[in-house]
Amino acid sequence: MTKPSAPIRDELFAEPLTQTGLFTFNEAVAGVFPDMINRSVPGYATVIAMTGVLAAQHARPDSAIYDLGCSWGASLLSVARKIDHPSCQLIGIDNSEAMVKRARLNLQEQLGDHRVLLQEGDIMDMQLHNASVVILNYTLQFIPIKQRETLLKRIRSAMQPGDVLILSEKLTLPDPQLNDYLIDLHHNFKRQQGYSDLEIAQKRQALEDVLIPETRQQHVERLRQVGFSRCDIWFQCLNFASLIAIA
Ligand code: GEK
Repeated sequence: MTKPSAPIRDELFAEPLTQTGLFTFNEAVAGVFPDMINRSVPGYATVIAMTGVLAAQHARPDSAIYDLGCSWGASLLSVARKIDHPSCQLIGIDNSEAMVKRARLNLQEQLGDHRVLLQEGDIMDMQLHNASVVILNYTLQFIPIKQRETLLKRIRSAMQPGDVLILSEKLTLPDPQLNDYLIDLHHNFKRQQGYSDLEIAQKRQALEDVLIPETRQQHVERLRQVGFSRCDIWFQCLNFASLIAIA
């Protein structure tokens, strides 16, 4: 049997598709996901590694650490390896059955019996309690813009002052020319990672109405509005950034 973490190359958009269709996190995407995200998101490995470091600094004993839209559980793995409070509960939530299945196999293989709770469900519906750390790595961008404030309010109200949200997102820039320039640089990055022009174009079309990026300013203003006292970007590579927000 193929190991869950064996790197399977993403070739989902390599052949001309008659109908691109909307991008969904189905079985095919889940199967190639680690390769896809590593070759598509500049800075991904750094953000995941630092997620563990930041989480370990802010984790409170007896609290919960949530990874919302956990996919294969890469952030949870990073946290589990850095954290030294055995009383913290690590919880991963994803609404893709295929992803939760992969996360379960991946975490079992990498962590053995370490207790991580995985839940299949929509992060808009799940209850959050006593969260010292909430991780939203590249997930908020898939939530309809109108629902983002509600979700962030719920996250904030599950936290105490000093707790932390790590929010990683693709950004858009207010200056249209600079925005186009960074999009070109991102496409160059993908070419360097071995994606063809056809793959880049077809993936872009499939994500068009599914992944909706916002500006740094929009994120910062909304995070302040929902009650985070301080927030800003701690890492950025091209048009992909990670923000830290302190409750
Ligand atoms: C990583 N954080 O490896 N409820 C629950 N899950 C959702 C929802 C929702 N409403 N919408 C999307 N997802 C991961 C990568 S991928 C980012 C996150 C990407 C899930 C979806 O099923 C997928 O697994 C994840 O959010 C987004 O750091 O593919 O660019």
